[in-house]
Amino acid sequence: MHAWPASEVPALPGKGRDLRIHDTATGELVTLDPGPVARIYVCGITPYDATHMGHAATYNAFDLVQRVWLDTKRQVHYVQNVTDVDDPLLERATRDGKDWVALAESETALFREDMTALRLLPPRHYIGAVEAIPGIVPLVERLRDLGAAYELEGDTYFSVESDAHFGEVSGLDAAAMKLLSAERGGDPERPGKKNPLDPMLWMAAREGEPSWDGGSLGRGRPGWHIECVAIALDHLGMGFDVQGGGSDLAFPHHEMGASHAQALTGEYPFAKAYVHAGMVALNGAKMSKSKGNLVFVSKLRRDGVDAAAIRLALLAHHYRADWEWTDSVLTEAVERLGRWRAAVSRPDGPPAEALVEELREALANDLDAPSALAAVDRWAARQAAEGGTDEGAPGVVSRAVDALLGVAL
Ligand code: 5CA
Ligand code: ZN
Repeated sequence: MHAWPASEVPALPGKGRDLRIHDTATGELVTLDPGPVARIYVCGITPYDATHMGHAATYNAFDLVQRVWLDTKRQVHYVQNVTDVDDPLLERATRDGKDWVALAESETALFREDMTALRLLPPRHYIGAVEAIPGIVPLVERLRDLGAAYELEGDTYFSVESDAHFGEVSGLDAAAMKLLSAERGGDPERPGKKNPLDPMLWMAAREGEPSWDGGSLGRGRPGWHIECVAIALDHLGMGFDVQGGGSDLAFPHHEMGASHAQALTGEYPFAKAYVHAGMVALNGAKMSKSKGNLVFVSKLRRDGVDAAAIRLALLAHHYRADWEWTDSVLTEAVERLGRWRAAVSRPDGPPAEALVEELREALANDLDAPSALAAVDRWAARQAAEGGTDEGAPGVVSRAVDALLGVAL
């Protein structure tokens, strides 16, 4: 699939800092040490509804990861998927009497527009589940040949016991895993499974549902976790730097993905760090397509809200926090954008070098965007109160805000 156009990332004077970030698997802040090409996989959308603030907040977090890396003069190899065939997508298409392919295509197109407007950097490889199927089938066959997968009434399941490291990503106990598995696409109650947690790798063709040639697995469609594993292994390989998503993906999705890949390759780990963003809520409940309590990026844009203000609204919250979207979050962001734009519209101002370092420091410290915003606020307030004589300082500030925060002033 094609991704979306990249906004330019200005180069800044001096050098960026290495990123320290919270890793779910160890529960600690780790200083990442990527090579000259940092590798990151961020789980993409299931395209059955438009991009909401929760999605945007999560993608914003991983955009910051990349901006910190780019500022250290590294290249970034970023991969993202689109879950363009899965139960919720098929169910929504059936509910609305739409063709599931057309639904996935139109929602993916809208997602691209939202990402472009928000200046979120595009992945180098943007891969749909459907286009990944020819690569998924041999992986499932290999897992079966290794004894890590088994057949149940035509479906193929992964055996979680086949990976000695199973459980290390989320650190949850069996009871918690079982609950989350039932909530998040698993089928722990299905009789005949070796372990209730075992997830599906390949689902045999069902009446009235799309299916593909699965070689020795028979016709069917892929399970959710193996989709991301196949795409990540194909484009990044084992031991990539960051596996990213919202906190609702830590279990089962990222846990199972890590185990699939580790069982397949005999190598460890799948990713060096598992990074998870908090959940954005609306009216007291997690914003979710299934619940329908949503604020859409595209709706705000249509109402004339500047995408830069939407981005500032996201940046005002630490990526790991769970937070609530309210009208005042947006109002404050619009006001902040106005103050910043006024401050950089003059040819000179207070010195900017220290601010650039403050921005670098804040983001390198577990992506502390709220502290970064506070630093720009202080500079803008000084500019408004007393101005300054540093020629070109406002230009330096607007380039730094663009490069590190993705906000065009
Ligand atoms: N296609 C799969 C991943 S392979 C999927 O989870 N799709 S999704 O459309 O449901 O979610 C896309 C991303 O947005 C995931 O990282 C998910 O964790 C994140 N996300 C979903 N809802 C919220 C929310 N309310 N707040 C923050 N992030 C969210
Ligand atoms: Zn995924």
